[in-house]
Amino acid sequence: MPNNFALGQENLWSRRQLLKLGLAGAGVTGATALLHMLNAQSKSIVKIPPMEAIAPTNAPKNAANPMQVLRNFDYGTVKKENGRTIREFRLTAGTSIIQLNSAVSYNIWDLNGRIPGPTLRAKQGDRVRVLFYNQAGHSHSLHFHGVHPAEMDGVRPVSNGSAAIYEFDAEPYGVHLYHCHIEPVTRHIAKGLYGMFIIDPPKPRPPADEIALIMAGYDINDDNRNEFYAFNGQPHYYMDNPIRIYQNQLIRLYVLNIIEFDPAVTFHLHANFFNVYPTGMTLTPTHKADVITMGVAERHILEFSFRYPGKYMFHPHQDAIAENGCMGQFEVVADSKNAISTPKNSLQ
Ligand SMILES: [Cu+2]
Repeated sequence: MPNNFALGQENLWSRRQLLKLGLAGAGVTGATALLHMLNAQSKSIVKIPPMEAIAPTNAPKNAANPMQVLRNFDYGTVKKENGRTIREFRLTAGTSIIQLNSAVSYNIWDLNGRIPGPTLRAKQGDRVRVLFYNQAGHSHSLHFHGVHPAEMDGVRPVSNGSAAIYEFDAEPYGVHLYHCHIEPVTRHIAKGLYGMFIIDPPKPRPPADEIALIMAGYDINDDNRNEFYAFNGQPHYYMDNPIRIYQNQLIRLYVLNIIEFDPAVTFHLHANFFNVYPTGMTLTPTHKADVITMGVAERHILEFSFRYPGKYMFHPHQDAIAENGCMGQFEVVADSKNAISTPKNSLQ
């Protein structure tokens, strides 16, 4: 289609069409839920422990809700056009206030009412169509990492109240990202306009408990330094609400570092080593590690399983960053079928 660029509200994208798009949103949600269900069925071998979600704040609706980021993948609305699979995603930029701790609230820009934005997921070779509607008060854009024509690069401003369509082929497979590319980009990213973009390989990876972790920072006083850090939007959330996983089950972490102002951070997992798939662009791991260094926008797939039940922290090994919010823990739940003796038991 020829009009794959920023569209003025006045000309190609009428208010009626936008209203229609908004109304169609309910259908999209239903289709997405169905796809989640189908996906869950195809991976029924994977077991997910029940988790109790504690709301990050008392607010009735909070844009930062790490529970909804953790295992939630947006597969879009699937269509067939001229024999090709089209995955259509709808992203609306808005504004929210999040509570960083009991005393500090902060204005952010959200995508579909959340920070980070939805984790979009396609298969290599799909045609991806992203309908972007900007209601966030300033000009924004969506720039996708991956391979696409220049006019799809998402660096042109989409003014408030306007919409844009980005369309390109999903390639190459890997774990990627998208973010706003309006200057100052540091600020537009740090205030929330980013998300993960996963492209699955033609032959799916083996079943695993798949988890998205996005490391981000908050510069609340505009001094180009971060005062708070978080996994999936909310400082310290996974320390207070450990991510429950099953013992001996393969865990596949999709990890993205989108912390602005700090040149690089590490990701460290306690009491274990993980297989590293750099940028998710290999099907076999390149090496094992328990600490990996990640520059800004760098991302990887990390795979592991835990041998012993218990709680294990994960965090950047820059401990000041961890102590200011970028810290969490896994709670490994014993799988009775595969239960093994712990070291404590073996000493008895
Ligand atoms: Cu922006």
